[in-house]
Amino acid sequence: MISFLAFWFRLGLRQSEESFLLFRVSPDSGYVITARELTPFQNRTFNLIVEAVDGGPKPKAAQAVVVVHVLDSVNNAPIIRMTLPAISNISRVNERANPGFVVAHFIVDDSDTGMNGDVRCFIENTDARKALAADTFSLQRLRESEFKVTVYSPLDREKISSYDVTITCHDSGNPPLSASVTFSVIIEDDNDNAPQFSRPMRRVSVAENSPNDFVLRLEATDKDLNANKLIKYSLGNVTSLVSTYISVSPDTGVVTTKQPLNRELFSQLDFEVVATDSGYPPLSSTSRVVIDVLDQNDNYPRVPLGYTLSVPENRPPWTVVGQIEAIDPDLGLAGEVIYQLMSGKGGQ
Ligand SMILES: [Ca+2]
Ligand SMILES: [Ca+2]
Ligand SMILES: [Ca+2]
Ligand SMILES: [Ca+2]
Repeated sequence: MISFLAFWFRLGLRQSEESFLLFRVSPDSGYVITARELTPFQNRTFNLIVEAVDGGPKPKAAQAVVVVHVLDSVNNAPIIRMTLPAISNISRVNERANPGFVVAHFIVDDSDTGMNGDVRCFIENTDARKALAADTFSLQRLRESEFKVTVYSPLDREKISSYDVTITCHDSGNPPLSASVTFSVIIEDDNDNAPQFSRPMRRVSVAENSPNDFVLRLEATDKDLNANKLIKYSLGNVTSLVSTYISVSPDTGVVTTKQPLNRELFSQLDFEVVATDSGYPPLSSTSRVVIDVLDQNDNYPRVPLGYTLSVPENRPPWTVVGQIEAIDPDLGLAGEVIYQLMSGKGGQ
């Protein structure tokens, strides 16, 4: 009598290993069934050898080749893998970087084929800040799945010191699926600004004979950062006269007199104060300073000693006997001399 299960089905022994992993055959029904998720194998074709084996003492088998084609029916979203910046999602670039400098690099994986795997990437510009980034950086495809982001337009840290760049990649499925990643670009400082004085020239008056004292303070500002904005002040265009009388504090820009001025020696000091930043290379600018020395009545009129005048005894009144010349180096009325005859001893 022939039993109901006179034969059963199995995968032939001579199969690829993948076929054994991915497929099963129901012994009773002969249904070919999947043993695993087939998404990673989409668009692959497997030739399965299915056998029907009888139950005799020396089983005999008949074979059929079953061709299984795994369709790409499920669309998967692309996956973005950043390689630069790698961990922190912060890229740093100096503001002097030229267009073309690479600030980011990434790889896009999309396991699909055809339109489902056809990936396009772009820099988002959906709001004002993103648009700023999209105008400043550009995205280029290096290979099928490899992209880089480079500097497109000149950077200026003094105007914009950081950007947030959002990359979006989408496939061409229906509907398309996408992935996004955002990273920051921090703009590092370059010493591209010289210190600036508020005014190119300062003019002040100082009274002569004043003790060593504050004259004025010059202050320059620098738009850069850290050492690039750290200013030291010094004298420029210095004559020996200026260096004898004037000093400037390197840290504060305060100009002081080193000793009292004497208007009778010079009425003006004209020099420059230089502000130099501590960048590499350093940048500097100058401000001209003119000090007018104000006069004080600090000189007595002087009459040369030892005047001896003689006049013959028989001259009438108002005869000119001689001229006395006095000297006073002060200015204005302080230098004008009034002559007065002091009482003396008669007969001498
Ligand atoms: Ca896809
Ligand atoms: Ca700068
Ligand atoms: Ca600077
Ligand atoms: Ca004087």
